[in-house]
Formats: sequence, C-alpha cells, structure tokens
Amino acid sequence: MADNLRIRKGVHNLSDAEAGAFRDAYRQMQAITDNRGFAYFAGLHGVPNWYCQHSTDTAPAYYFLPWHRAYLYNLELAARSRVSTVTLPWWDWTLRPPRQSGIPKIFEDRTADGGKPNPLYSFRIDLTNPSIHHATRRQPGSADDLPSQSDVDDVLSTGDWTDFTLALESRLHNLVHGWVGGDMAIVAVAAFDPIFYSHHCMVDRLWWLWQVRNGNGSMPDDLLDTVLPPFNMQVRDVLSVNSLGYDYAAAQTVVPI
Ligand SMILES: [Cu+2]
Repeated sequence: MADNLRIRKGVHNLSDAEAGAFRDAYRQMQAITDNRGFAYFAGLHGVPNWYCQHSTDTAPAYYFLPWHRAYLYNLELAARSRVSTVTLPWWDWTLRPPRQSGIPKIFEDRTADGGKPNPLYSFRIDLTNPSIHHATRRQPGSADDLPSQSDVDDVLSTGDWTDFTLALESRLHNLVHGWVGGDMAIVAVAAFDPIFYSHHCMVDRLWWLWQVRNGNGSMPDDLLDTVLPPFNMQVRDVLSVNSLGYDYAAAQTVVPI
C-alpha cells in the first residue's frame, strides 16, 4: 500500500478538525463562481450542462459508475486546492442509531464554526438559463427506510458487472436520492445539494468493494475506451481508485496491492 494515497473516510469517522476542514473547503468553493467553484461542479451534473450518465440514458452501455467516479475525483481535487488535507467523506446510509440516524449531523446543522451558515446544509442555486433561484432543501423520509447492511450485501453479492451496476444504481442509489427528497430527488438539481457528493462517495466505495472481490467482472471491453466528458478521462482511467491516488479507509486491509 503506497503511503501517499489520499484516504477517504466515512462521515461518521471524521474528527472535529477533519469535519471543520471539509466545511472550510466547501465554504471556499461555494464562494467561487469560476470553474474551481461549487456552482461550476454542481452545474456539470444536471442543469445547465447535463453531463451526468445514468443507465436510463445510456443502456445498454453503463457509464453510471465510471462517470460519477471521474466527477468525484475532479470535485475532490478542487476541494483539495482550497484545503490541502481534505478528502471526500462518504455517507454510510446503512448506519443506525446510536451511530447515526438519517441525514448525518454535519449535513443537518444549520450553522457551524461559530454561527456561520453550514456549507454542508444547503447551497443557493442561482441560474439564469434555466432560471432557477433557490436554496437547496431536503425532505427526508424515516431513517428506518434507508438501505440496510443486508440490502448492501445483497447488491454486492451480484457477480455480473451489468447486473451489479444496475442494482447499485436503481436499488440503492436511486432510493437514497428519493429518500433525501427535495432537490436531491430531482436529477436536474441534485448535485447542488452538498450531500450529493458524500452520497455518491458511498456508491463509489461500494463499487470499489465489489471490484476488490470481482475485478472488472464482465465489464464489456468496448466500454473501456469511452471518454467521460467533460473530463479528459476514459473509463479505463477510473477503474482503480488507487491509480487515481485514493483509497477507502475500511477497504485498506483487503485491497490487493
Ligand atoms: Cu446520484
């Protein structure tokens, strides 16, 4: 295991200092309007640029996992150019009380860091075309309705690449978008909610846990050369998180080097 990998942790395992650094990075990015800023990244997924790839648009070629991995990678680099120690934390929706219940507290607090607005709680969408002007909001369901560990194990036990990516996207990922509700439930604006990236980080982590077991499985070869716009990356460039320079904390002991 290389020492220089960036380690992504669970939101529930962040120290106060790490949570503060994460807020600081997002707070700085949210104040920037150029292509280093939060609004720019949010606008790549749905409105106004619509680069995201979901299975419903791309069947039978499934770029959902590779595209979102490239997306998070670039977002994380932008966050690290603000605060160099930051890595993207994942939201483990399978945790239950007392460890966590529903939306993690760091995303739920309205204020943080001495009464400042919490940059993880909401972000104001200000777009002219289409005209959308509001602060993101959520309408979460009951905490018991989030996917459980056995739901996750079920999806992870799917050996075939196509079955796996479809199950992860439709049974876990979509369910959590709908569960959070509000903007997160609408593809066009979901990425403006700051929790989006930690939700997708969990999805990316589950793909990696599956890859540790299955490699690339039966992923079709012709998928590998596909470019993932607007990123200058192909599917083959994002297959290994270690090659991208990061790892997932809980996976460290089981990842073959
Ligand atoms: Cu999503």
